[in-house]
Amino acid sequence: MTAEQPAGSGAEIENLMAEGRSFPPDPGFAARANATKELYAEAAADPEAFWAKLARERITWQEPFHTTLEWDLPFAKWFLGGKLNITENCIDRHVAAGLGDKVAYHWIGEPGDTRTITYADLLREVQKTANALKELGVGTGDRVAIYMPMIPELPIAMLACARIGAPHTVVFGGFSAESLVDRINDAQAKLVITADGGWRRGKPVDLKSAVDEALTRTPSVEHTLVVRRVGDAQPGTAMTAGRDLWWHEIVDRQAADCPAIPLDSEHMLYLLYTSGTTAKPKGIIHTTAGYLLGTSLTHSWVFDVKPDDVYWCAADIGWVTGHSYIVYGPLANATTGLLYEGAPDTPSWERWWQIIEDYKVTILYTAPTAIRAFMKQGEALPRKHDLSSLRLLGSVGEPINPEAWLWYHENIGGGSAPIVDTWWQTETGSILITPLPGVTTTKPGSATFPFPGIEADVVDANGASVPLGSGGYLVLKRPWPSMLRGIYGDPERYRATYWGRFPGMYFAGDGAKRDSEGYLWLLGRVDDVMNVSGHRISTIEVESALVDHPSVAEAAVVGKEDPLTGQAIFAFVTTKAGIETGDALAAQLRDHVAKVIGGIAKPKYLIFTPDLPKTRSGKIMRRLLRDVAEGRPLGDTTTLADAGVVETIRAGAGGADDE
Ligand code: 7RM
Repeated sequence: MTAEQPAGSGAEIENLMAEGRSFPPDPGFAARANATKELYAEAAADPEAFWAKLARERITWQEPFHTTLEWDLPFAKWFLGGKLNITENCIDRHVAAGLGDKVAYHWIGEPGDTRTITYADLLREVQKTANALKELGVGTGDRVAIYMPMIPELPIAMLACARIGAPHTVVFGGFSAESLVDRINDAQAKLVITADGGWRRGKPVDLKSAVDEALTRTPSVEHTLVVRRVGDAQPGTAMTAGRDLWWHEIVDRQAADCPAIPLDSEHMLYLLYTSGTTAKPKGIIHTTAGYLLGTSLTHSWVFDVKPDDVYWCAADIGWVTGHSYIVYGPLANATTGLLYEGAPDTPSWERWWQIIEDYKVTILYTAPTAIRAFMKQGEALPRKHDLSSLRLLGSVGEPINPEAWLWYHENIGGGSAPIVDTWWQTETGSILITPLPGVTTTKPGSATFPFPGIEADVVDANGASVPLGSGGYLVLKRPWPSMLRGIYGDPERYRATYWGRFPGMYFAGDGAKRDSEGYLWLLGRVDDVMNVSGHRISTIEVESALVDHPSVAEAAVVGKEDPLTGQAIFAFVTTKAGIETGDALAAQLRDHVAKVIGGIAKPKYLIFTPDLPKTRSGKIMRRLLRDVAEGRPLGDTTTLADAGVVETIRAGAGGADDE
């Protein structure tokens, strides 16, 4: 996977494409689908007019926009002059239309406790929370960091921020205190909203003590607002007087009325940090109107959501999938959604199937990693449950292998529910490459075609479009409403990262092939970003975490193919002189990475090597380390400074320590 050679070997993709099976839309489904095939031609004829029309139809404006797009490559502004509040679009207008008693979220705690939040409840709680934010000195434009488990207060906190125009930055609860420090400091957040903990695999997971640790190094933070979730199950939550405030003490006594203030279309809605090819995560900027249009429109057309659907996106809200397809898209469409706090294997691997049966879930959106984990448990478990309510399935986060696609189709979708394999990124804000159910004939393993209005291409190293049947780099050739507006505080990095590789085109960092019928097959990252269980982790972030340990001299990290998680992290470590290596140190280093970044970044394999393969200019040759990790014959070694070193590493790799 060097820059010259997209991931996934040619042979592999030929096999995938030779799969040959295709699934035309069911005519009954097609007859009542939200999307139609005419949309493609309409959008292509005049993309700006297409987006403008939909923005007028779908968004409730406090002031209409006068200009659809201002495109000063690579900086886009959409729907200029318009004013709106995204929470009015997600809540107030539904309540005003008589949907106050409709359920917004069925929430299920891992221990089995439940809550039902209607749109009227959501309106009240969001307004109270917004008033609490104001009382704590948070105003329009101030940034708020959110570090919470999957409880109703998480979307409520996000929406409360949005109501007063305070951009939120949600940090996934699995990230460490140090990751939290970096994000809070980059965003200069004034407030941190958190909880005492959350439930995961039957145990309370402490969040507040990580916040306390972080707050020793985050001078911008004035207060924390803390939800009591685990309570007495985890005694001893420390509250610093004057700084830390219990949510129930502050929010509950607020007035239930806080007007949705009019904000510019381009007002910053949120920052979400994502891994790039350096150790420093990028704060991806999303703004209001374009993001709202992108998420609500794709949510309606891709998932074919109808008023009586029970929709479950099983991602964590801490990732972009949760922002777009648990919070903003579904709420804008007045959808009834499901929110589950815990792990899929607690109390057993039947938990999801039980939930689907109990709540009669009609739409399920999850990641290939989860599907493969369920496959491993066997089809007997889903078979014990009535899953007949499911009418559509989605996949996101990584390429879905045809075997997993077919298993999902047969065992979860009852052989009839269409599957939408949706490609998109934190940066794209909403789904860009996907089938439209009822319209597109799907092929297992292909994300099929660009969404109407999106112009995608596959290009060679010179930026020239490749012919059908060939592979190359996935690019986007025109701005789209929900695109990122930049990297927080670093416009130059934004330009260089996304628009610098191919002039005039957005480079997604993914390799892709297009088959003879023009179907797109995503091949994974072509840069130094790994994809572990659908989560992006940069090789360099993990390397920096390792080198941060006092015993480590140097480290190189690569992604190794993994049947369950897509990729697994493989670390090659050189220790400082006189350090004794062995299982104990390997375990220590793994834990160190978990402490620095979070559990998801813990290397699965870790080996000690006397040296790393380098070019004469001192660049680590990750390509060779990938060959070692995969147990492949070595590629070209002629540029190595010391040709012997890989053989030594390879001899040692037999003992790679797999947890
Ligand atoms: C939504 C999300 C983005 C990266 C992206 C790809 C990979 C996502 C698919 C996929 C193949 C898919 N945002 N990716 N969806 N690869 N098929 N359907 O995952 O910012 O966290 O990751 O994920 O490599 O660049 S993300």
